[in-house]
Amino acid sequence: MILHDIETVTQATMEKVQLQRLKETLHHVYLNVPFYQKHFTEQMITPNDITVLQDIRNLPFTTKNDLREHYPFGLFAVKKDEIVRLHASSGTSGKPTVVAYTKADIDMWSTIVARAIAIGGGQPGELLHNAYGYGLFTGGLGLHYGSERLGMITVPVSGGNTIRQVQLLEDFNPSVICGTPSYVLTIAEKMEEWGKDPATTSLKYGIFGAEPWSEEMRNTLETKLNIKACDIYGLSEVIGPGVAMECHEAQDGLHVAEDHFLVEVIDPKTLENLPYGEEGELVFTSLTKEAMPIIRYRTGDLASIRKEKCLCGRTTLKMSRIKGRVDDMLIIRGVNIFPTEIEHHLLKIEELTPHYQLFLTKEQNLDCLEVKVEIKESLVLEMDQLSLHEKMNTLSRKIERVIKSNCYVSVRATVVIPRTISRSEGKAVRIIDQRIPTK
Ligand code: DLL
Repeated sequence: MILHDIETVTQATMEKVQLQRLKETLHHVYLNVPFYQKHFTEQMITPNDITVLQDIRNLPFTTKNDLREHYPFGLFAVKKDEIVRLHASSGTSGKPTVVAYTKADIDMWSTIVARAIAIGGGQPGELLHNAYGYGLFTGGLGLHYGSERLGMITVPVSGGNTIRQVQLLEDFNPSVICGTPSYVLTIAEKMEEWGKDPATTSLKYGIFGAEPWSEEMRNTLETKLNIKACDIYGLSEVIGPGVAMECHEAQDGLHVAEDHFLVEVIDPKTLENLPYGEEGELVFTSLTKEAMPIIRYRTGDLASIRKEKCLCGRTTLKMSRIKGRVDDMLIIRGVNIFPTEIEHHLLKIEELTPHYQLFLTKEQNLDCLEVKVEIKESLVLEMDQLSLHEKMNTLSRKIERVIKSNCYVSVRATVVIPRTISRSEGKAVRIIDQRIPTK
C-alpha cells in the first residue's frame, strides 16, 4: 500500500522538493545553532551558496563526536519550550548522544514510520505486535506512533518477558511483528521449546532492524514464523526508525524516505562522494526536522544506493542492506571482515543456528578471532554423547575451512551446545573484544 504520492514521483520532482527543504533547513541551523554557523563560516560558506543539490558536497560533515562534544543540548535549533521529547542512544563509550523533537517533528516521524510499516505490509485495522524496547531507544516509541498513525491496533509489548510475548501472539492474533531480528528469533525458539509451532501464528509480516542481519537470517525467520520479513533502517541522530524501509513486494533493498532525508555515500577514507552502486559510508542530511536538524551526518554504516523503478511502484532511491558499521570491521592479520559476512556463511551450514558470537583475542601480539556458534537442538536430541562430540568437532573444522576459503581469514571455530550463547532482548552483541587494551 502506497500511502503518499511523493513515493512515486519523478526524480526531478523529488529533487525540487529536496532543494527547497534543504535551503530552509540550512537557513534554520545557520541562524539557530552556533555550532553550524561556526562550522559553515570556517568553510567560508553560507546557506545562500547552496543553489543546487550537489552543492551540499561543499558543506562540512557532522560526526558523532560533534554530538558528544555538545552533550546534552548544544545542537538544538529551537527554544526548550518547543521541545516535547528527547531520545538518546547509549553508544559503546563515553556520553550518550541526545536527540530532540518538537511536536511537528513527532508528527513528521509518525508519518514516515506509518509509511514504512505500510511498505512492509502493515494494513490499517490489523494488529501490530511491537517488541522493540520502549524508552530512550527510538525503536519502541518510533514504531508505536507510526503504527497508530497508520491506523493499526498497536500492542506496546516492548522487549523482554518472552513468556508474555508468546501469550500475546497467541491470544491477540497480530498480523505484523516488529523487533530486532535476533530477539524475534528468540521468541520463535521459545515457542518451539514449549512445543508450539511458530509457523502457525496469525503473523504475516515482520519488520526487523536496528542491527545488521543477513539474507540467511531472513530465510530462517521467514521459515520459522511463516512470514515475509523486511528490513527497517534508521538511527536516532537522523530521526530513529523509518529512514529507509524494504518493501514486501520486492524484498530487495530499502526505500529511503527521500523527501525527508538526503542520502549520500562517501568513501570513509577519502571522504569523496561515491556513485550509485558503490559501497561506502552513508551520510544523511535531514530536510524537515525542527528541533535538531543534522547536516551531512556520517553514520558509520556501510551500504550502497541505487535508483530503479521498483516492483512495488515506488521511485525513491533504494539502499542495500547494511553490511555493518565501519567500526565493526574486524582486521585479522591484515584481512578485513564483517560479522554479517561470517553470519552469511555460518547459516549456510544446515546443522548450525543463528546464535553466534565473535571473540577477539591477542596471541603473540596478533589479533585472533574465535567464532562460537550453537548446534541445532534436534541434533543434540537424536545423538549419543560421543557422536555429538565428534559431530561438533567436525563442524568446527568445517566452519574454519569455509571461512578461510570464502573470506580468506583464519579463525578458530567452536561449535557449542544450544543456549550457551547469551540472548539479547534488543540489539544482539556479536563481538566480544577480549584483547588487553594497549597503553
Ligand atoms: O537502531 C533505530 C531503529 C530502531 C532502526 C528500530 C530500526 C528499527 P540507534 O539505536 O541510534 O537507532 O542505532 C542506529 O543501528 O547506525 C546502524 O548501525 C544500526 N541499524 C539500525 N537499523 C539497521 C538495519 C536505531 N536495518 C544504528 N540494519 C545504525 C543494520 C541497522 N543496522
